[in-house]
Amino acid sequence: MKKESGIILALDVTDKEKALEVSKAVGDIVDAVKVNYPLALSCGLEIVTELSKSAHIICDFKVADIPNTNRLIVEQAFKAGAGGIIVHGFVGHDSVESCVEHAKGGDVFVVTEMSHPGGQEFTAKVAEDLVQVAIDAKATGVIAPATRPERLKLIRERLPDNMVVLSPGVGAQGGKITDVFDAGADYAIIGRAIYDAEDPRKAAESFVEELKASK
Ligand code: NUP
Repeated sequence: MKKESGIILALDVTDKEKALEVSKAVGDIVDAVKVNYPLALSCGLEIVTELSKSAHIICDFKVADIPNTNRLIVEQAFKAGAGGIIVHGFVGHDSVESCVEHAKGGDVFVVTEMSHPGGQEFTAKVAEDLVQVAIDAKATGVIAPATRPERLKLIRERLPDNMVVLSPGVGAQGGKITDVFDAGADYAIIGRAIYDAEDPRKAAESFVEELKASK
């Protein structure tokens, strides 16, 4: 995955036309487009194939099953054109290892502490163990919360330099893009603050400007 703006678009819309429109509008600004269940369930996996013609796609399927089922899910996502996939770590080493093995060189990102308030109930308590699962399984990187920069920083510190941190929670969930990069994340995942904006391109550009101004 390239790194230019450091922004990944979370394309959580359910209308195909809107998805294509937003992706086109910000395609040259973002480094990747993240497809989650809302879009995949409404449009089918073909949307991954279609979007992948012009963008690097990460499937946020939070894969969380036994190793064999994980394998089947991962194979489908990559076959459709994904370049990366997001999986859960709480299912254990074998399940995450299955994802990495069957991604066949594609990126696998392991969810650690989740960004929403409920993420503190359970995931925060085991975040460091989840980081270790990602390291042991030789995943590409992890997902860590933009909403809690101090936790994001701690997670980053637990990771080797060659692993990347993707951070959701900027904008609608209250996180600040500058905090995310100050805390050591490699990419910020941004959804509603871009696709719900009146002018998604302008919104994406303003995040880029905010980052530039802070340097
Ligand atoms: O901990 C996480 N928090 C989170 O928001 C892990 C995620 N994968 N996400 C996803 O990031 C979430 O499902 C959504 O697709 C995106 C954030 O979107 P928004 O809050 O910027 O609209």
